[in-house]
Amino acid sequence: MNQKTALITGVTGQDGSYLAELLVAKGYAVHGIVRRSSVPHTERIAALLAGRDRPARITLHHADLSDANSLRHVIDQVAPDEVYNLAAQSHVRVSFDQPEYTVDVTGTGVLRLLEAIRNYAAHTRREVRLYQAGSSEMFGSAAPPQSETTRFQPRSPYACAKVYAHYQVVNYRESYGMYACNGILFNHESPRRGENFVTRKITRAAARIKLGLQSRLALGNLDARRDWGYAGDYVEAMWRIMQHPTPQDFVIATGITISIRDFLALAFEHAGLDWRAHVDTDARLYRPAEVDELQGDYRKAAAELGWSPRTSVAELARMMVDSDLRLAQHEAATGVVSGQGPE
Ligand code: NAP
Ligand code: G4F
Repeated sequence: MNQKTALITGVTGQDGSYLAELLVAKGYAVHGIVRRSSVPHTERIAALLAGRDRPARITLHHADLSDANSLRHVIDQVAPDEVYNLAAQSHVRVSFDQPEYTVDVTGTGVLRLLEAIRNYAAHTRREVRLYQAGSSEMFGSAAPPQSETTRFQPRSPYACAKVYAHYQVVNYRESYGMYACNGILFNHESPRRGENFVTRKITRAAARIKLGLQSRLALGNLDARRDWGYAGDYVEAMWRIMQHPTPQDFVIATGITISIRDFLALAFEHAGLDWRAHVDTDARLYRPAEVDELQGDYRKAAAELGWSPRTSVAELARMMVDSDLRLAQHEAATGVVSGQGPE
């Protein structure tokens, strides 16, 4: 049987790490793009890299979405059957502080990748499939529930960049017949979620407060509502989208929406705490414009891909708190605190 080759941009991120594990388990040759940094960001994929007694199960390449030459070079070298573009400046609040950078990486970066794939496919006469990591943030102020036919009303530089990328993917599909598709994913979390996203900030704090390592948690808007799923379930949907006979766009969600306040209650209760005794609201953590309510209608994915979410938000909160309790125990024992940075 012919082994398929996949290239993942953003392989060091939350989704990239779960997707790499999934594709390795499915027998793919998996390659990932990493950008240069002063220390490697490979903690999430450490189990897939070479260890004392085992060879690496994925291959890493230096490239950057802001550098078209590096993308062309990696695609020529890897000769992928499937490219999963998960790389992005993915933090909405940060996109207000760094709008130009965010648009360059999260928006124009997708155009660079599309061009690199188009050129490669033209001179090799091979089909290369592209998955683009679209976002429910693109719906912005559109009333819930949101589906593939809901009009985008973006509310941040990040969301505007994702809308641009979405339409370039549609444009390349229609103009050049490329197999290119958008997954419009609603928020998805896990123990590997970055520590400055709200769910992880909450579960980290609940665990650290429980162990006496911190006493207060500062948050912004507690009224926003999100449709939270588990990243492990969502990478399965990405793969299914790419196996569909025709390239299409799909909403991936749970259909259940709860507020930040509700998530706080789930997480703190699981840690045996009352969140009201520990949380402060801080005006600096509010955004210039907020997305009030996201709730996805994933019926198309259920019908066409046979996909549905397997993990409830309550299970997700428990999984994250349990993992963060183990991390906090390690911190208590060693005195080393991980993941500190601006909010
Ligand atoms: P994440 O944890 O923030 O990971 C982002 C990845 O992109 C990291 O590997 C990061 O590398 C890489 N990256 C950033 N800038 C880059 C650049 N200039 N060139 C190459 N790589 C770069 O994000 P995630 O939660 O896994 O999300 C994956 C994708 O799905 C993103 O595109 C995000 O916008 C989108 N999305 C996420 C969600 C969600 O709820 N998680 C929902 C909808 C859409 P470093 O490790 O070096 O920082
Ligand atoms: O966890 P968040 O930062 O995620 P947000 O903005 O929904 O974006 C995430 O999901 C998108 C999909 O819809 C992805 F495309 C994107 O890449 C990212 O993964 O914030 C969630 C909500 C917001 O309403 C925010 O205002 O939580 C509110 N919030 C309240 N206090 C906070 C905080 N968010 C953060 N990050 N930090 C706070 O202290």
